[in-house]
Amino acid sequence: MWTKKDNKLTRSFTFDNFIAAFAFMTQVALIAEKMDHHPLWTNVYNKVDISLSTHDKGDKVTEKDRKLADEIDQLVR
Ligand code: H2B
Repeated sequence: MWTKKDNKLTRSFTFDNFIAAFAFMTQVALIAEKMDHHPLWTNVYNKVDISLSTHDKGDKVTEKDRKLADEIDQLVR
């Protein structure tokens, strides 16, 4: 689940391996580009940590972040 803390929405995702994690990131990248709203993230092997905030609104959580979080959730549903 997403956690809201320090003006960010964060969630960790764990996959079977690096390729599965990277495939997920590729899907997120396409959605993010379409929305013109992009994640801050790290990937280590099978783990992807995502942090969402809206830079244009002073790095706060906005509806855009919640929308992107919803779309990301649909990928792993
Ligand atoms: N992504 C995020 N997370 N926040 C933004 O404010 C933002 C973005 N702004 N992606 C977009 C790009 C903006 O810089 C461009 C110019 O539309």
